[in-house]
Amino acid sequence: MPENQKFVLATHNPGKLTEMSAILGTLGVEVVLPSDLGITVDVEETGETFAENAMLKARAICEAAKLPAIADDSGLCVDALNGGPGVYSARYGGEGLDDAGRRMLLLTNLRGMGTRAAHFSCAIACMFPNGDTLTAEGRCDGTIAYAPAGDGGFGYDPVFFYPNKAKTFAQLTAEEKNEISHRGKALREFSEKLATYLGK
Ligand code: ITT
Repeated sequence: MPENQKFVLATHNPGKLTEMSAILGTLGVEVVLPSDLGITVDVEETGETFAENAMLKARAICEAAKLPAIADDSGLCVDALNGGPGVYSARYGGEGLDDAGRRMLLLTNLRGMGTRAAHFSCAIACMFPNGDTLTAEGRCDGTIAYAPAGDGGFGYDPVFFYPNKAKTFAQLTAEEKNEISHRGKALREFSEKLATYLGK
């Protein structure tokens, strides 16, 4: 990775920020936060797909910072809810709920459902000041637990059960989660594309 190539992480979600910084750090991508640059941009997520919303965020922060910006749009897609809450994961149940409230709402809405299959999806978008873009996606399959377990991670992690490890995401260490998560997969694919792009 060339030196001095800094990327702004276009997210206000502290959980994502921690994971993205850790993963990108191990991949040799140097990042700064919008707050380090005195930037606060609230982007309306009007897209219908994770990829569209990720690009909206990357574009807005890239334009504000005049630096390449990396954004993540992600969410939990539950089969019994026809793929929901999906792109609405952060807003599931409306403004009044916090992460714990959204998890409980999900468990309530899944009561008596025949399937608890679900997956996390993550779209990464990167925009450069010259208008060039890079994108990547990752997915992780699992099920929705019957009750929250674990205190690691963030968001829906305590109710996302990963059968191969027989644990929820919140019961994994940060490294274990990053190795298998939707975000880890998307960021590793992104870093490969970035290396090719920068090597051009
Ligand atoms: P930014 O737009 O500022 O990045 P956000 O929280 O609004 O932050 P999203 O619109 O992409 O981000 O919403 C994603 C939601 O999906 C997030 O708030 C979590 O509730 C959930 N989510 C995504 N990845 C997750 C993960 O790894 N573990 C648990 N929940 C996750």
